Amino acid sequence: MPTTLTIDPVTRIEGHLEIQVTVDTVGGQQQVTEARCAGTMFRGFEIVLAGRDPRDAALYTQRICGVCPVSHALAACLALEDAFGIVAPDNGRNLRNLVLGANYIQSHVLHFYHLSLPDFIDTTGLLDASPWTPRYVRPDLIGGAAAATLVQHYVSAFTARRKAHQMGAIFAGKLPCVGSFVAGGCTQQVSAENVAAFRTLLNELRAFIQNVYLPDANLLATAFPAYSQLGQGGGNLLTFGAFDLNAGGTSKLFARGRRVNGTPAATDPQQITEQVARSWYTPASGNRHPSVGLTEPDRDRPDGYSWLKAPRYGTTPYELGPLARMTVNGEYTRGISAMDRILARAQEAMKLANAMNGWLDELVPGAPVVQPGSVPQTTAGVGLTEAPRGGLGHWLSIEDGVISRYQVITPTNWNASPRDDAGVPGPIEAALVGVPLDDLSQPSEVLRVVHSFDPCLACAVHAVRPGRQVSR
Ligand code: NFE
Repeated sequence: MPTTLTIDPVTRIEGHLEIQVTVDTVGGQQQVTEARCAGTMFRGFEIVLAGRDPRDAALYTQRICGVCPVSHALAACLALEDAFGIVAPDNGRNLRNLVLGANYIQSHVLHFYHLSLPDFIDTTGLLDASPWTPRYVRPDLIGGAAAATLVQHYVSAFTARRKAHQMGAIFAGKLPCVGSFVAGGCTQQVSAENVAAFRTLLNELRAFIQNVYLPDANLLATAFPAYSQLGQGGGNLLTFGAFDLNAGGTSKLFARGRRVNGTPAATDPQQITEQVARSWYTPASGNRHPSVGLTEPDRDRPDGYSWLKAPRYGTTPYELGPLARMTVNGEYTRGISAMDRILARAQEAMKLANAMNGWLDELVPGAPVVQPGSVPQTTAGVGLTEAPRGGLGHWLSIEDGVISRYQVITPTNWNASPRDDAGVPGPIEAALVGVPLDDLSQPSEVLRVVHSFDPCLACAVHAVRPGRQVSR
């Protein structure tokens, strides 16, 4: 007899996510046969932005999420630069890359140590107070001295994250939300002193990634070989590309691209649509390219089960994130699975931290940091970049000098999307099917797979109905 198991809310993620799995016995093994992934809050930033001065877009959209505000600021600036016909000078471009890189390191360390690792270690006797209890204690957990060492690293990872924020704030003015990103560049001036201060922190973080994070990620992969097979999902990967290496971004640290069942494919952002057959939006909000996107909530939509729309490339769901970036760029070839997401994220942190050291060398004290621009009366623009969790797009239209339309698609919109118009599940939903469940009262297997995507529902959805479980 199939059983339905609901995890609501899923903890150790950002934002509010409900996972519902149907569990049945297949070939003598109890496993997930179907999954539903529901964003239980409404975001609505598109509605907030309408009618506002376009130059404020970076300030507003950063408030979508405290974990990846830098990416939202950058996507907004890129959209405005596209609309205004300006390009950041080299200093401005490198400063933005360095702040974004600092945010990636902070976010990747957060994901590994504070969100994902507790799924794999037995903290009994080590962390016995809230928020580490109550907890699942499964027979396959890492215990003993190895667990004690990992808990020490869990604690030192807080220091690493503080240093990453501190480092980014040198050029950002402050963090989590950036004060210095504007259309046309970055308002922070370059000096020998601030470059040296950034480099000192970066070197400490490079050592942490090299000596602590990477070995711990490899340890996890060795201890849990099954997770290199579990959570594979649909097999399609997409990245918009990020970290521009020249003016205008024709060269990037991570190039734009796709993998369709392992085969490289060209990428045309015009192929993106958002579908809403199972989302709480009006039918008119569906099947639109985001440049003409519409966000009309409809909580009573029959068959709806999520506040997330279902973004699709063509008609196909795609996984976004560090694994997609690293695989599409030929930097990661081990495979697609829950563990591969964890390993690719750690390897990406190392690659990026090393690249950042080179970008510091390119900064020129006194050289321009911003190209000024002005707001046209009527225009449109798109900003495509990568947040730590994957490709991020901002599309905007300007009429009478103010924002007439704004559409944001975050990586978690893709990864945690519900079924689309054709009934095809989103990437997390697909990755859960076939996952074995030994103990229904402690569904660690489901959490390990969901956490491997590092979902951020704060990025995807945003408001509650007080007193109501909106997801049912
Ligand atoms: Ni709220 Fe975000 C990232 C974006 S995820 S963390 O990374 O955009 O959807």
